[in-house]
Amino acid sequence: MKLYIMPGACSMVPHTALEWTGADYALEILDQDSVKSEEYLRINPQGAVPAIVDGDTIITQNIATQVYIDATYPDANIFGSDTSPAGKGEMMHWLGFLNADLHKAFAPLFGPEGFVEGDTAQESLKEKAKEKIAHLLRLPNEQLGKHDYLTGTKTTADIYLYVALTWSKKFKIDLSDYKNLDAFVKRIEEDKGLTEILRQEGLEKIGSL
Ligand SMILES: N[C@@H](CCC(=O)N[C@@H](CS)C(=O)NCC(=O)O)C(=O)O
Repeated sequence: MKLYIMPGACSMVPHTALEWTGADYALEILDQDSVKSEEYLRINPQGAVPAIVDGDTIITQNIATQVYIDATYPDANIFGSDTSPAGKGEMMHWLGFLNADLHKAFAPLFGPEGFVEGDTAQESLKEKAKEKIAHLLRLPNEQLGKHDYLTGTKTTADIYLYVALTWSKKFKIDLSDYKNLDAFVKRIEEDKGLTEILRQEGLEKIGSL
Protein backbone atom coordinates (compact mmCIF):
# COMPACT_ATOMS: atom_id res chain seq x y z
CA MET A 1 0.00 0.00 0.00
CA LYS A 2 1.30 3.46 -0.91
CA LEU A 3 0.07 6.63 0.81
CA TYR A 4 0.40 10.05 -0.84
CA ILE A 5 0.81 12.94 1.59
CA MET A 6 1.92 16.56 1.92
CA PRO A 7 3.75 17.48 5.17
CA GLY A 8 1.38 18.99 7.76
CA ALA A 9 -1.73 18.34 5.65
CA CYS A 10 -4.83 16.35 6.63
CA SER A 11 -3.01 13.32 5.22
CA MET A 12 -1.34 13.16 8.65
CA VAL A 13 -4.48 11.26 9.70
CA PRO A 14 -4.19 8.16 7.45
CA HIS A 15 -0.39 8.43 7.83
CA THR A 16 -0.69 8.03 11.62
CA ALA A 17 -3.29 5.28 11.14
CA LEU A 18 -0.83 3.32 8.98
CA GLU A 19 1.85 3.70 11.67
CA TRP A 20 -0.63 2.36 14.24
CA THR A 21 -1.19 -0.77 12.12
CA GLY A 22 2.50 -1.67 12.33
CA ALA A 23 2.30 -2.84 8.69
CA ASP A 24 4.78 -1.99 5.94
CA TYR A 25 3.68 0.79 3.63
CA ALA A 26 5.26 3.13 1.11
CA LEU A 27 5.10 6.89 1.46
CA GLU A 28 5.12 9.44 -1.36
CA ILE A 29 5.68 13.00 -0.14
CA LEU A 30 4.21 15.58 -2.52
CA ASP A 31 4.56 19.37 -2.60
CA GLN A 32 2.38 22.19 -3.98
CA ASP A 33 3.67 21.46 -7.52
CA SER A 34 3.67 17.67 -7.62
CA VAL A 35 0.15 17.49 -6.09
CA LYS A 36 -1.07 19.20 -9.30
CA SER A 37 1.21 17.24 -11.69
CA GLU A 38 -0.32 15.26 -14.56
CA GLU A 39 1.03 12.07 -13.02
CA TYR A 40 -0.69 12.68 -9.67
CA LEU A 41 -3.92 13.97 -11.25
CA ARG A 42 -4.29 10.49 -12.75
CA ILE A 43 -4.46 9.21 -9.15
CA ASN A 44 -6.58 12.04 -7.72
CA PRO A 45 -8.15 14.33 -10.34
CA GLN A 46 -8.91 16.77 -7.50
CA GLY A 47 -5.17 17.38 -6.99
CA ALA A 48 -5.37 16.83 -3.25
CA VAL A 49 -3.97 14.50 -0.60
CA PRO A 50 -4.46 11.99 0.90
CA ALA A 51 -4.61 9.17 -1.62
CA ILE A 52 -3.91 5.47 -1.29
CA VAL A 53 -2.79 3.23 -4.14
CA ASP A 54 -2.90 -0.48 -3.36
CA GLY A 55 -2.46 -2.66 -6.44
CA ASP A 56 -5.27 -1.67 -8.81
CA THR A 57 -7.19 0.10 -6.05
CA ILE A 58 -7.12 3.88 -5.72
CA ILE A 59 -8.79 5.53 -2.73
CA THR A 60 -9.11 9.29 -2.28
CA GLN A 61 -10.95 11.44 0.30
CA ASN A 62 -9.62 11.43 3.84
CA ILE A 63 -12.40 9.44 5.51
CA ALA A 64 -12.36 6.87 2.69
CA THR A 65 -8.60 6.30 3.15
CA GLN A 66 -9.23 5.70 6.87
CA VAL A 67 -12.06 3.27 6.11
CA TYR A 68 -9.74 1.42 3.69
CA ILE A 69 -6.97 1.17 6.30
CA ASP A 70 -9.46 0.03 8.94
CA ALA A 71 -10.90 -2.64 6.65
CA THR A 72 -7.42 -3.86 5.65
CA TYR A 73 -6.03 -3.91 9.21
CA PRO A 74 -9.07 -4.41 11.48
CA ASP A 75 -6.94 -5.51 14.44
CA ALA A 76 -5.36 -2.04 14.65
CA ASN A 77 -8.71 -0.59 15.83
CA ILE A 78 -7.99 2.81 14.30
CA PHE A 79 -11.69 3.66 14.84
CA GLY A 80 -11.59 2.35 18.43
CA SER A 81 -12.78 -0.97 19.79
CA ASP A 82 -16.44 -0.04 20.37
CA THR A 83 -18.11 -1.67 17.38
CA SER A 84 -21.66 -1.33 18.73
CA PRO A 85 -24.04 0.70 16.51
CA ALA A 86 -23.79 3.60 18.97
CA GLY A 87 -19.98 3.38 19.10
CA LYS A 88 -19.61 3.31 15.30
CA GLY A 89 -22.13 6.14 14.98
CA GLU A 90 -20.25 8.31 17.46
CA MET A 91 -16.95 7.72 15.64
CA MET A 92 -18.50 8.72 12.29
CA HIS A 93 -20.13 11.74 13.94
CA TRP A 94 -16.71 13.08 14.91
CA LEU A 95 -15.09 12.24 11.56
CA GLY A 96 -17.97 13.98 9.77
CA PHE A 97 -17.66 17.05 11.98
CA LEU A 98 -13.88 17.19 11.52
CA ASN A 99 -13.82 16.59 7.76
CA ALA A 100 -16.98 18.33 6.54
CA ASP A 101 -17.26 21.21 9.03
CA LEU A 102 -13.97 22.01 10.77
CA HIS A 103 -11.51 21.17 7.97
CA LYS A 104 -13.65 23.03 5.41
CA ALA A 105 -13.75 26.13 7.63
CA PHE A 106 -9.98 26.59 7.09
CA ALA A 107 -10.35 26.96 3.30
CA PRO A 108 -10.60 30.81 3.40
CA LEU A 109 -7.39 30.94 5.48
CA PHE A 110 -5.39 28.70 3.13
CA GLY A 111 -6.70 30.37 -0.04
CA PRO A 112 -8.78 33.54 0.45
CA GLU A 113 -8.19 34.43 -3.22
CA GLY A 114 -10.44 31.52 -4.17
CA PHE A 115 -13.36 33.26 -2.47
CA VAL A 116 -13.07 37.06 -2.84
CA GLU A 117 -10.86 39.62 -4.57
CA GLY A 118 -8.92 42.46 -2.92
CA ASP A 119 -6.87 42.72 0.28
CA THR A 120 -9.59 44.29 2.42
CA ALA A 121 -12.22 41.72 1.50
CA GLN A 122 -9.72 38.90 1.98
CA GLU A 123 -8.64 40.16 5.42
CA SER A 124 -12.25 40.45 6.52
CA LEU A 125 -13.03 36.95 5.19
CA LYS A 126 -10.04 35.52 7.09
CA GLU A 127 -11.22 37.15 10.34
CA LYS A 128 -14.70 35.66 9.86
CA ALA A 129 -13.16 32.24 9.17
CA LYS A 130 -11.11 32.45 12.38
CA GLU A 131 -14.25 33.30 14.39
CA LYS A 132 -16.11 30.39 12.81
CA ILE A 133 -13.27 27.97 13.57
CA ALA A 134 -13.07 29.11 17.21
CA HIS A 135 -16.85 28.66 17.47
CA LEU A 136 -16.70 25.13 16.00
CA LEU A 137 -13.83 24.16 18.33
CA ARG A 138 -15.99 24.76 21.41
CA LEU A 139 -17.60 21.34 20.70
CA PRO A 140 -14.43 19.19 20.92
CA ASN A 141 -13.26 21.38 23.81
CA GLU A 142 -16.43 20.48 25.75
CA GLN A 143 -16.13 16.80 24.83
CA LEU A 144 -12.51 16.68 26.01
CA GLY A 145 -13.67 17.97 29.40
CA LYS A 146 -15.49 14.63 29.78
CA HIS A 147 -12.97 12.22 28.20
CA ASP A 148 -9.25 12.21 27.36
CA TYR A 149 -10.11 11.48 23.72
CA LEU A 150 -13.09 12.40 21.53
CA THR A 151 -14.79 9.01 21.61
CA GLY A 152 -13.30 7.94 24.95
CA THR A 153 -10.40 5.96 23.45
CA LYS A 154 -7.72 7.20 21.06
CA THR A 155 -8.80 7.04 17.39
CA THR A 156 -8.07 8.73 14.06
CA ALA A 157 -10.65 11.39 15.03
CA ASP A 158 -8.16 12.63 17.65
CA ILE A 159 -5.42 12.87 15.05
CA TYR A 160 -7.73 14.83 12.73
CA LEU A 161 -8.53 17.23 15.59
CA TYR A 162 -4.79 17.57 16.28
CA VAL A 163 -4.12 18.48 12.63
CA ALA A 164 -6.79 21.22 12.83
CA LEU A 165 -5.19 22.51 16.04
CA THR A 166 -1.78 22.76 14.37
CA TRP A 167 -3.46 24.85 11.62
CA SER A 168 -5.20 27.00 14.26
CA LYS A 169 -1.81 27.74 15.78
CA LYS A 170 -0.29 28.51 12.36
CA PHE A 171 -3.05 31.06 11.68
CA LYS A 172 -2.84 32.49 15.26
CA ILE A 173 -6.45 31.74 16.17
CA ASP A 174 -7.06 32.74 19.78
CA LEU A 175 -8.04 29.56 21.65
CA SER A 176 -6.77 30.71 25.06
CA ASP A 177 -10.13 29.85 26.72
CA TYR A 178 -10.00 26.27 25.48
CA LYS A 179 -8.03 24.63 28.29
CA ASN A 180 -9.18 21.09 27.42
CA LEU A 181 -7.83 21.43 23.88
CA ASP A 182 -4.51 22.68 25.21
CA ALA A 183 -4.21 19.66 27.54
CA PHE A 184 -5.24 17.42 24.63
CA VAL A 185 -2.38 18.68 22.45
CA LYS A 186 0.14 17.64 25.10
CA ARG A 187 -1.60 14.26 25.54
CA ILE A 188 -1.86 13.36 21.84
CA GLU A 189 1.72 14.45 21.11
CA GLU A 190 2.82 11.59 23.41
CA ASP A 191 1.45 9.12 20.86
CA LYS A 192 4.25 7.02 19.30
CA GLY A 193 2.64 6.79 15.83
CA LEU A 194 2.05 10.54 15.69
CA THR A 195 5.60 11.19 16.90
CA GLU A 196 6.97 8.96 14.12
CA ILE A 197 4.93 10.55 11.32
CA LEU A 198 5.90 14.05 12.48
CA ARG A 199 9.52 12.92 12.13
CA GLN A 200 8.89 11.45 8.66
CA GLU A 201 7.12 14.65 7.54
CA GLY A 202 9.90 16.88 8.95
CA LEU A 203 7.59 18.61 11.46
CA GLU A 204 8.04 19.72 15.09
CA LYS A 205 5.55 19.09 17.89
CA ILE A 206 3.60 22.28 18.71
CA GLY A 207 3.52 21.67 22.49
CA SER A 208 0.55 23.96 23.15
CA LEU A 209 -2.17 25.87 21.33
N1 LIG B 1 -12.26 16.54 0.92
C1 LIG B 1 -10.88 16.18 0.74
C2 LIG B 1 -10.04 17.39 1.10
C3 LIG B 1 -8.57 17.13 0.91
C4 LIG B 1 -7.75 18.38 1.07
O1 LIG B 1 -8.26 19.49 1.27
N2 LIG B 1 -6.43 18.21 0.96
C5 LIG B 1 -5.53 19.35 0.99
C6 LIG B 1 -4.52 19.21 2.11
S1 LIG B 1 -5.28 19.17 3.71
C7 LIG B 1 -4.76 19.38 -0.32
O2 LIG B 1 -4.28 18.38 -0.77
N3 LIG B 1 -4.66 20.54 -0.94
C8 LIG B 1 -3.98 20.64 -2.20
C9 LIG B 1 -3.48 21.99 -2.46
O3 LIG B 1 -3.33 22.74 -1.51
O4 LIG B 1 -3.20 22.31 -3.61
C10 LIG B 1 -10.54 15.00 1.65
O5 LIG B 1 -11.25 14.78 2.63
O6 LIG B 1 -9.58 14.28 1.35
